[in-house]
Amino acid sequence: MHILIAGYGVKISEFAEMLKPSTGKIYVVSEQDMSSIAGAKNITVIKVPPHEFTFAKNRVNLNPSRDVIIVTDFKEERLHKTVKSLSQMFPPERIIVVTNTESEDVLKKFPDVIVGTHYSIYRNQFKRFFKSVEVRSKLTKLRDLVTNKEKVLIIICGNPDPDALGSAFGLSFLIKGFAKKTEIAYTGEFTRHQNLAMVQLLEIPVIKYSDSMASGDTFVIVVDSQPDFFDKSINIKFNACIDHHPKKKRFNLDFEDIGRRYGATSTMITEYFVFSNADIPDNIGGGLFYGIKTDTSNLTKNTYENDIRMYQVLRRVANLEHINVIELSEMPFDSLEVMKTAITNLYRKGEILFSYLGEIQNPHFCVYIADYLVRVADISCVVVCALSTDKLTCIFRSDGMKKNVGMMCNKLFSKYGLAGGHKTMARAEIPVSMLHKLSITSDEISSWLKDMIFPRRKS
Ligand SMILES: [Mn+2]
Repeated sequence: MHILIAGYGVKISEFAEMLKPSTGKIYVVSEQDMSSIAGAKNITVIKVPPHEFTFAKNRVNLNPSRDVIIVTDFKEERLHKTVKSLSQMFPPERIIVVTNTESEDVLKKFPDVIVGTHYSIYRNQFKRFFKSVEVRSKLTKLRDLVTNKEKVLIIICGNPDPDALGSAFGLSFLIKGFAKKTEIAYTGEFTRHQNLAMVQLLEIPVIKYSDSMASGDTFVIVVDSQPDFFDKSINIKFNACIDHHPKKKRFNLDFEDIGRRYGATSTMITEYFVFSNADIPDNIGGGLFYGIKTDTSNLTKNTYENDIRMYQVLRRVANLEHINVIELSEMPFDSLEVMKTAITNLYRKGEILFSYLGEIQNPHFCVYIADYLVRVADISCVVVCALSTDKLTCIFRSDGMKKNVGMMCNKLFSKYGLAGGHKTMARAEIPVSMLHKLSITSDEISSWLKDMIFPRRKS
């Protein structure tokens, strides 16, 4: 691409210098003294008033479908004259005008040219600088705080999800060498099998939380949650919090980074890496990538510019085959046995599918099976139930078109136990003690459920 720069002002030689290495030939059209760039390789200076320039007379050959013209001037009237003359010889959509004032006049007169101001160019650049300064100083502050601490505990509230795991893993790497020891712990349970696969494949050192872990000189950082999200039974003194959820309470912490306009905490941690020029190892990058991917549903929900930018960075870093394996690890192997029962016990009426699995150890298997069955054509609603030691679990799924399963679940089961959810997903948990109270034996559960889910029409 060749570039012709025309006009007046100090910016002309700066533009020529700046664009020189990245492009083809550069023509500079100006009456000014251009001795500072004259003779430079690839730069041709043409000393004429810009509005008098013509391609033929000045023996310049630009390709109207490939090359570009930049016009810059600090005097409005003269600028207009130059743009007018050039846009009669060259496609205006390939002309960039850079002025020193917000010049709406140029745009009004020449709607097809691209107009930028020095101000806006600097502003965008400074925005990036400011962000970089802000993120770097946060990381420095956090590193200072953990320096020489006996232990840093990065804690995940409740059931670990990919964003929490990814950001905890990333953060542990960033403070490595500052704190003497770092641990990552979670207070809930692993429910989704993909999250277990993530931990195994990326080798994330995460352990179940116990009270003794946060004692003494331990510096506690909560990621992807806030101190008030924790169960009252967990009594921890928090020192720091990094999270992307809206902040509802004031905390008195040593360090707080509660970001707005972030779809994932993993995005915030990735920015710590990027703006401090730290290399991202591929397994750390994989964790952060999968964290953003799941929290934003592949950048389709609750997604901001920040997430998209960091996603692009991570896509180049992460091992995408690992991510693929994690995403495919939806069900544990022993769920297949339960699947067999589910298929055998399937009952269909209209667009509703129901299956009772009998007594199983892990009620979460209902979720795998319901998620699978809802993908069957001509089915709009799925209910999968199973009995475990202390409760009867019912999982509802719908395609979101006809049935609101949250309402359905609530209507059917709220009088017996916990029941609720939303349009496409819902869950009920009925304590075994309630079944005793209703005098329902384990043999009768299936027909009791069926009668409720498919009520017979009264004649
Ligand atoms: Mn999150």
